[in-house]
Amino acid sequence: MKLEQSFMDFMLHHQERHNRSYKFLALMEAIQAAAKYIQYFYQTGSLKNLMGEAGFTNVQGENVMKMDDIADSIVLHYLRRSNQVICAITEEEPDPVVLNEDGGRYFVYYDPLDGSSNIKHNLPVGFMFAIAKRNLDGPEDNHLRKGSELRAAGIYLIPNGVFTLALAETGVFRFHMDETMTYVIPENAERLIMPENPKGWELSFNSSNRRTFAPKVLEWIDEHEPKYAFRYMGALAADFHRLLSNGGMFMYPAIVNHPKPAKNRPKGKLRLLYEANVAAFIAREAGGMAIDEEGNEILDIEPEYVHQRTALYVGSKPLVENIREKLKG
Ligand code: AHM
Ligand code: MG
Repeated sequence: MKLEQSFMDFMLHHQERHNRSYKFLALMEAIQAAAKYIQYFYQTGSLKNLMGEAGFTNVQGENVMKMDDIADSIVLHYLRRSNQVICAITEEEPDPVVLNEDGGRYFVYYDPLDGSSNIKHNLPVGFMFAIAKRNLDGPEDNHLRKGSELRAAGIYLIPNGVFTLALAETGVFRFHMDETMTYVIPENAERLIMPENPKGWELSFNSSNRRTFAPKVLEWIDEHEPKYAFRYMGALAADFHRLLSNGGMFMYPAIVNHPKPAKNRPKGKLRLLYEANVAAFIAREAGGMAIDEEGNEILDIEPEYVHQRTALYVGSKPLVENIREKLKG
């Protein structure tokens, strides 16, 4: 009989090795409990009529799905119970949700169910999160942290049962759900590094938007597209998941040439705090990088407001650097 190392065991050893507090473990346990509940609701949702629209829109004007709403309530419940979180910023709530202002140690940014258009097909979605820590000395006054200050970020791919976790200055690790719904790390699994060999690289973007991109982005695509396989699932969590193992680049460029100008998105579609930063942080810990439309590193962007959007180019460093030259040229 072969038994693998559980996620909690992995984390306990990590915290001990680095002489770190158990508060982070309490937070990770809460996040993982939430992920398992979301997994359960997602797997059984079609049988309970839970995969449709909720009948209202969020602060960003998007139709909320019942599952978005359920997943958000689950995450908030476990974050609150953990007593470790000062406040949470979620895609589904207009303002930061204050949880434990006095005793909390962390800020959590999350998208409870990324890839909403996949829900009604039971296709992969992701619970994406990022964690920053309060100032331990002096008063805490800033919940809008830039990505370079994050301590961890992760993606639970649902219902696939794979969890990717990036820890600051440590690396990226993947855990798989076993028969007992325990996340385990396969024996001898090493930290995940994006492959350097361009042979297996992939490109991922919404190709039907291409005529709306800036001319230089389109030029870059025309030149480079033939070299790589094209993959797009329509959920950053899922598209980025495979890109991390295969290498290449995911992009959601600014929409600047839409035939209906009102539909332009000069800042792209994805949200900085709980989508772009999560992918960028994981990419950095796996040897990759991420930039915006101006070529700035995503992790260096100072957030100005909660649901701020950004264009995103994330993936293997040489490819992202290559498009950066084009964007800056
Ligand atoms: P969501 O958080 O409401 O699901 O929206 C974000 C999603 C990303 O997962 C995905 O990369 C993108 O939107 C897909 O957008 P599009 O349908 O324009 O290709
Ligand atoms: Mg999302």
